[in-house]
Amino acid sequence: MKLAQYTKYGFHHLKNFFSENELLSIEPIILKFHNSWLDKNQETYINGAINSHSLTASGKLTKQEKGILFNFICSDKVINLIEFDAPRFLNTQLFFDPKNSNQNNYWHRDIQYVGISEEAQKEVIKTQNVVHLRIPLKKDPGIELIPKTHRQWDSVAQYEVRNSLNNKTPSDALKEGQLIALERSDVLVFSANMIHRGTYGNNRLSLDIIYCDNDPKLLKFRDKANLPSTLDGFKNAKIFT
Ligand SMILES: O=C(O)CCC(=O)C(=O)O
Repeated sequence: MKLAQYTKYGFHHLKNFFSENELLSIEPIILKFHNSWLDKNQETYINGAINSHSLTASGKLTKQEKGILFNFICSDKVINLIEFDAPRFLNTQLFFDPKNSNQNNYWHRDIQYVGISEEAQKEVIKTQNVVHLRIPLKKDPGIELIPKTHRQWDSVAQYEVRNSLNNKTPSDALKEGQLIALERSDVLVFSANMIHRGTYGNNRLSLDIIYCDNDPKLLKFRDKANLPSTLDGFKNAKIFT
């Protein structure tokens, strides 16, 4: 299935995509992970964290629970959402509200944090694919994103806001921003490379599954602990190779 929305705009929002049964199959596992993460990471949480990661590497989840997550991650239904060829599974993240309800969100591109020069970032975004599949377990105020910036570099205003220049801050409004509010059962596919920010509220809890091109420059960021110990029995098992 080639959907073409991500390819053109950098994101694709599908309403009523997951059935309640599909969500109920993963939700208890995610809640178990989240509660144990909160127990162990109070200081990080108090200091402003808005997400955890690496659910499939967690020592708190059983092999069977991880198997359920892996089956979800490599299912035809989920993989068919990805518009580029030969996707690989990179990681999972779980997004929640900051403890301090006055904490500001921030426009960014994930690629700004990977340690390559801005000149290289400008080139890389023209072709590279790293996508989040956001799966809200409850109403999520949404991701605000700037369409087409998965392939286009910033305007002057966008650049100044994202980089806190000329008295701008990364939480300032950007007029091109499009807020995609999400309901439980929705899915949002969006490029990690595009300019985006989360919005906080409603005690959100959203699972992001991240997939990328089959490219060693990206896969070097993959922690093998997040992969299944055997590929036997998984559909689309290539995504784990
Ligand atoms: O939901 C959020 O708070 C931020 C999401 C985000 O920036 C991301 O998934 O890369």
